[in-house]
Amino acid sequence: MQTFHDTRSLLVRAGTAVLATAFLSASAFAQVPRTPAPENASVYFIEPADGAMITGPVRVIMGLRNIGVAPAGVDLANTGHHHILVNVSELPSMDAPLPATDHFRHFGGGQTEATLELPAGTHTLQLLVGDHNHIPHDPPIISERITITVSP
Ligand SMILES: [Cu+2]
Repeated sequence: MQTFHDTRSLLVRAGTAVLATAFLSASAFAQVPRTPAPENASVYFIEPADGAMITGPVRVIMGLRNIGVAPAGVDLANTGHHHILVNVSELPSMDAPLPATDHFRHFGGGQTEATLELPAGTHTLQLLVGDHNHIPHDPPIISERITITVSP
């Protein structure tokens, strides 16, 4: 009986901790000011080219001007990390952390190259830089949206 009781109270405590963390991070994000974009900062595709026809995995090389790369979680002035928006036609809120889904690929390790496995067909790609909290800068540093076609 003692063991059962201990387990249960541990579970309850664990649940409370998870809830507290969720509330803390929600309110933390709400109060986090957006990081100002460095002057003339921009992001662009080195590869692929707009309109490219690609066979196999899609190699993406991401370029930055007037801003550096830092891993997510590292709050360093004039830096950010890359996100590739895959088939996103409507941009999300720019004052909240970007979602992490198949449509929003994060490169929080500071990567500047990536390989995407995409099904055959036409896809759009767009680059968006996020700050250490995955929130776009103010104003957002975003590339043009390119369209590529993956051959079967
Ligand atoms: Cu991110």
